[in-house]
Amino acid sequence: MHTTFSGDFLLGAATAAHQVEGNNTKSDLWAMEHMVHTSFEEPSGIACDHYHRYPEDIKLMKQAGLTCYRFSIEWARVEPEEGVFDKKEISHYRDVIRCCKENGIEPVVTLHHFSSPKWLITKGGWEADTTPEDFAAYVRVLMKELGSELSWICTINEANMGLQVAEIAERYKKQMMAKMQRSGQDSSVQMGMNLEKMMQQQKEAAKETLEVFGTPKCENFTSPRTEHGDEIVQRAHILARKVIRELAPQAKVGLTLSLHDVQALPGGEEFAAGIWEREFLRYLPIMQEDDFLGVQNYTRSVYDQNGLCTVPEGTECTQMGYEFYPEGLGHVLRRVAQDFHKDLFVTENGIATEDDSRRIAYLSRALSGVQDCIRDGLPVRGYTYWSLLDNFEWQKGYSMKFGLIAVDRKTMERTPKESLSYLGSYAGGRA
Ligand code: GCO
Repeated sequence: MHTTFSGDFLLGAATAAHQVEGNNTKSDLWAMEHMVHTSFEEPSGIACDHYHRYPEDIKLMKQAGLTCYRFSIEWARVEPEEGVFDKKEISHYRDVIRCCKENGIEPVVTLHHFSSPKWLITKGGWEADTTPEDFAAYVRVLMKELGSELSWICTINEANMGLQVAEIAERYKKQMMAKMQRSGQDSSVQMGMNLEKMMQQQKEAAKETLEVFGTPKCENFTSPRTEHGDEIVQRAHILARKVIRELAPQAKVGLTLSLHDVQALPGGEEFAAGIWEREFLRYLPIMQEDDFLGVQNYTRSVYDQNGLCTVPEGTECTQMGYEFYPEGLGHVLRRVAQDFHKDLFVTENGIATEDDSRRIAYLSRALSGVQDCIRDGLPVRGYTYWSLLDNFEWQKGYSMKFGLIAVDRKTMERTPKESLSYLGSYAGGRA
């Protein structure tokens, strides 16, 4: 049997508004999901109807023994038109916060989790110099209304995601080129034929984007980010933190980062160091005045002299194609603690799998790593598993099963998995 965490350690699960609530119709992602040139497998639709069923979901967490719930407030609901704030939606989130507290569950609130109001994209989205102030204005309204109820606030989920996407896009382009050259095709002719088709599709997509968003490029939060765009994201965090300090001084503030357990094989050290700089080190300056860092880890990434290594044949992988590697979490906590000397909070860690026994095995090893870190003096204050519910995994739709609770896509009926009570058994003070 495993040891439990101390009573003041926050143990729970995480969701994001767009992935679970349903009918986020004023958001950029809703518009993107319904375009002819969409990259989404399916639209989010009603999602898990968490917007209406959150009382039932929070009760299931309580019954399992969880003590915190990380969820996001949807900007597109709160400010559907620029400068127009919907009091009904703010009141909805006040009800969710209160429901958590009535069930002895600490709310950990994220103010931006990938989705944005559609109007923000029309203004240039996460490459526009106006976005940090627009974000701060939204945060100001939220803090005036809800700030006094909160103790833990994540400003922006995975502030480094845009640069990671840009990295992946670059790597994919190189792989495509190398593949064409390796196959001996005359890439210029082959590229010419494909390029024409690709260019045609890109032109049509840009035309549709112009019609839908009023701008030819949809710079949503998970688009490939430029260096300038990354500065905009960082500035948005700084302005939001300033507002929170002013209006909710009791709350602990931080951002969350998507952090791989970056490992180097001989010859891969330079690649690995570059990745770590872009994923983590570059954000240290803006985090100095934060209270905590939200660490989000799922697996490891290994680099050799040629760059990112593919996962060896026969290695156990998750539905997402990640290596099954729960030890990555403990490694990342130790690594960030070398440079970031404030509280740490595991705001996402989990596995997409149909086999709940593998989720339990993953949890066992990941939580053991967290307990070892705490035993060695690292200030880890909480852990929220991704995710509470099987939900909308962005462009992959509903095919990925991250949840501790299954959701019937037709009836919305919840079925807790064994892993939910297994996670709850780690809560402080339980045998
Ligand atoms: C992310 C997001 C979550 C994902 C989760 C599983 O890290 O991409 O925070 O919204 O659904 O990580 O991929």
